[in-house]
Amino acid sequence: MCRCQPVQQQQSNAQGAMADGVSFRVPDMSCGHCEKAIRSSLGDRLPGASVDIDFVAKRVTVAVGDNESATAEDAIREAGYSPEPMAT
Ligand SMILES: [Cu+2]
Repeated sequence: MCRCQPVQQQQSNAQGAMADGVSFRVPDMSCGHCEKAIRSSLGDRLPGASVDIDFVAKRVTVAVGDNESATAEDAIREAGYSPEPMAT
């Protein structure tokens, strides 16, 4: 897990526009570096799946079906973070 401070605050622009897929709340994700680590891990496990991350909102959405939810969760955990599945 990464202890760096958020370098740039960005407003969440995902209101009402959440992609289809599985979503996780990742409370220990705090900046762009965390986002990159999670993206990379998801890319290894689920190549080609589109990933939407909002580290300000602590939310990760992966455009896969429910059957791959556990794979996505494992990938985030492997990157060193603590995903909590969110109801969609
Ligand atoms: Cu970080």
